[in-house]
Amino acid sequence: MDVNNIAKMFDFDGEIESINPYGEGHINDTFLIGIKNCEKKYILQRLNTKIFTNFSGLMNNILKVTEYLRAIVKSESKDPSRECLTLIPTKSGEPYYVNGSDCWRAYLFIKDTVVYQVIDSPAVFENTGEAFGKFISRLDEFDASTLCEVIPNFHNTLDRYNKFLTSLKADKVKRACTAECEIEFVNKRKNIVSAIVSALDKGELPLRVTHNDTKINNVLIDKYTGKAICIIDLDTIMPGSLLYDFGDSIRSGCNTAHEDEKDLSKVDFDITLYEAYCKGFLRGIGDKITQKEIDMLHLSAIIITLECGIRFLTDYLDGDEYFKIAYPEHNLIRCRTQFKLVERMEKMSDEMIQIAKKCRP
Ligand code: ADP
Ligand code: GN1
Ligand code: MG
Repeated sequence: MDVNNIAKMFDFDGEIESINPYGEGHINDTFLIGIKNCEKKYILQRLNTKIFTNFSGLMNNILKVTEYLRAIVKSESKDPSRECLTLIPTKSGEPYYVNGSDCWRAYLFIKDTVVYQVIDSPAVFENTGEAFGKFISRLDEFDASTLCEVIPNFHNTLDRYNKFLTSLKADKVKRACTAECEIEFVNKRKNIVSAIVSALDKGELPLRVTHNDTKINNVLIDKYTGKAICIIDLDTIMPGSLLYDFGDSIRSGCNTAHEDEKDLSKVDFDITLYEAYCKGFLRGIGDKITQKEIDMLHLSAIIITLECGIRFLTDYLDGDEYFKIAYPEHNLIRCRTQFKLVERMEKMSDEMIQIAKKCRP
């Protein structure tokens, strides 16, 4: 069934006028649905069911979490249709539509918002940090045992490293010889890949309900006020560490260039943005954060950036099976930007430690 017929399955308010590909996500296929004579728009998404094999578990997580957050937003007398994702059911009342091996879902489009691929304003990034901190704090009482683990070991950096070694050994598309520096870069850092996982295992870090994909284009910013109003892309909500969420926002937001910038001289770690995010995040999470988590904030940024680079490199070695690509070296280019950021953060880690201490409200 094509996207036009799929769209007709959903209970949209009015007649569909247009359907266009939308956004810059690496995983799902997203479409913007326009409605005749109406300002309302919708987002229609085909989930990547090769990656999200348990899509019913995933959708159940999203239903539970959005319902929970909606009640909190309402209790604060705020508008849940702007500050929460609203799933649009199918005409037969189901939360998603299954067509063969495909799973489709729809959301209300939250208008007058922008997403950033590169952040240029510390104020906007501070707001983003506050929103992500608040997100974790709001979910503090949520019963994590009711959520399924959508992708096991998603942020287990040690497991990501071991998978990289397996792909390197297999070298199935014979690309290892084109990535020798990057391979060496990873191997030199194998001593840090278990830091978060082992602290979690030892009980030194709390297991929380976390977002797990907090890159900057997964938060909608109000185009008039610059406030981060709604956190989206809830596919990977599951039990995890706050450090995964903090680290991934820093990885994506403190990069002075795009994730796939080819000219590495444009890629740098913006420490002013780091400070802004720290301030916002620590304000948003309030007293829910532990001292051990604060002590590891800088390291989480390094580890999650390294992890993301390892994932891009592994996918490059595997022949691009996971992330969407636009050209054959795309994953290698993405890996290089991540490793440049890791190097820059390593050089600035003392400053990063001081900033986290200073920003604690
Ligand atoms: P992916 O998993 O592929 O990254 P996302 O759920 O992040 O998919 O959606 C892709 C893009 O679509 C987002 O970066 C954002 O620009 C836009 N988007 C998604 N949901 C909404 C929404 N409810 N309102 C407005 N824009 C949205
Ligand atoms: C993917 O879905 P998207 O584009 O927001 C990926 C993240 C990576 C990110 C790198 C489910 O995020 O884990 O950090 O690309 N999402 C999944 O840009 O793997
Ligand atoms: Mg996304």
